[in-house]
Amino acid sequence: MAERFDVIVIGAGFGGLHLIWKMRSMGRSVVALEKGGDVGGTWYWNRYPGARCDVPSLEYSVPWDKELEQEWDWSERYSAQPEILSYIEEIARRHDLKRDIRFDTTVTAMARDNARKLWVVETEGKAVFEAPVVISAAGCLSTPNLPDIPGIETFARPIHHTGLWPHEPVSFEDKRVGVIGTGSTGVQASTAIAAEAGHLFVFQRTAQYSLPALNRSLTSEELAEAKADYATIRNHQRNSFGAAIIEPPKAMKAFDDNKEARFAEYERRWNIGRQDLLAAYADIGTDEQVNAEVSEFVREKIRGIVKDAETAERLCPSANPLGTRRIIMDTGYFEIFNQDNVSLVDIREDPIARIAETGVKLESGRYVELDMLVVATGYDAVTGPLLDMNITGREGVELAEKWKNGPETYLGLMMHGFPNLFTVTGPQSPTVHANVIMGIEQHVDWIGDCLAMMEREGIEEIEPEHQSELEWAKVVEAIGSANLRAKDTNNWYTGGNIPGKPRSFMTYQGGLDRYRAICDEIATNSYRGFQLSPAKASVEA
Ligand code: NA7
Repeated sequence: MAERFDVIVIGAGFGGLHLIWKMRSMGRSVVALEKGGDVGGTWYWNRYPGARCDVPSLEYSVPWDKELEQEWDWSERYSAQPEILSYIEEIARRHDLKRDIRFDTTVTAMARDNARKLWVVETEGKAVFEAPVVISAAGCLSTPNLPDIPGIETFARPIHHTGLWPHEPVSFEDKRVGVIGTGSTGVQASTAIAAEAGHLFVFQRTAQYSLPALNRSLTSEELAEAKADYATIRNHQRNSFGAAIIEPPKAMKAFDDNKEARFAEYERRWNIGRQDLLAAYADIGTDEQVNAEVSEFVREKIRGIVKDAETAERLCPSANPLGTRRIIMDTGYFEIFNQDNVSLVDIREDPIARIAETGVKLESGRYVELDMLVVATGYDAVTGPLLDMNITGREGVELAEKWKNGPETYLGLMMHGFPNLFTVTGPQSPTVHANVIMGIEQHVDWIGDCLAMMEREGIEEIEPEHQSELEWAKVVEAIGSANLRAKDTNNWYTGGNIPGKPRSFMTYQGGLDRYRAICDEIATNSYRGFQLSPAKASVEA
């Protein structure tokens, strides 16, 4: 016997919690289905040592609970995972959100029942849920990518993917630990593990750009200043490209500035401890020559930190321009390579041949014996969590089939053939290019307004025209192609990190501010590009 609700939400991270609160405030009955054992989403799963947000805490907080804004005291400029998880717990506690969440509940299939105009959601070995509306807040980075390295299943000692980290403490003391992967996660984990391990081996396939986060404790003055005027912070976030407080670029092309002034600007921004360097001049993201100069500036910084010249050179990124991949914010990463207990293993030069019971064998024949392996190989990002749910739309259309060449959506919010299925921070929306909590807010508000309109007008179903998806794809493509990111497709922004995944622009790169204006304009103009059923005119007649 299925349980029936007005709205089913998928996920109980920042997005799911905001949605429960919103749907309740609209008088809707709601249930959230969560794979994990508790609230937190990304911050529930990613408990690896060193896990930390790369957005400043004063900005990475919910804008919809004004009391919590005043009461919560962030301890650090960039909070660590345990503090963020406590914060999420506190949100759930204050609003009694857990009563509407089913934990340990993995969605295995979801299908539209055309006759009853309902989504029927099946869960692993458990209950079936039904609702006219489903809103997915399953996250963008929640399907771990387990690498297909020969022999990995034979490793007979502890092995942990960072996105599936154990809840019990993991000790590295006196152990030979290997970390595979040097994205944000591998960099954070390696930095923390290096402080404890007997010996750490960092297996690096591609050297990455990383900027210093300059993390530190927040002072009581800084907290008081933010709390005194949170409205200004939120206003700035809502009206900016990435919902981030960052210095605007100098108002000129980089090469119109003289060399001394340019390098002074790079240096000043390097020392801010945010992502400001990437925005020193607007053409860093579009002009190869300008980008090459800033990329070299970062490489020089690495050479200045790492004492062994050969190791430094191996750590210097050259495979892609600066900023085409998610920039890493580190807390002393390059410095660990000056420690005697840390070795860099360059698996671009000497690839992994196979993993054996007690270590990693390289193609040269070198064998690195390990007591523990940490797999920091990222995620099947953005589309993975949606495809994992085996979604079948109207008339038996499968999402996997519809997306076989890459995601097709309208505004990254809905798909043709999938009525009343909304995606929060979904593919072809700004997703990870903006502070995700603020991106969630924009989507939750838009979806809330849409559902209110439907109730008001007697509309039962909404879905985009296929033509609207084709036109939105052109917008996403045009903006994506104008950026140097288009030259670097071997990463999770385009699906290039997963063997066999179709490559496409999975994100809208035009900024949250511009995106918000587009979504609002379409809603104001009678939800242009959407089919409403029954048609609005006939309802009014
Ligand atoms: P990323 O950024 O996708 O990084 C994954 C890392 O794992 C990267 O260094 C990869 O090297 C490496 N990798 C992946 N597969 C393999 C195999 N098979 N062998 C060796 N090395 C491999 O994931 P993260 O978890 O670090 O970060 C994801 C986002 O989470 C991050 O951007 C923030 O937004 C938060 P490659 O570069 O592909 O050569």
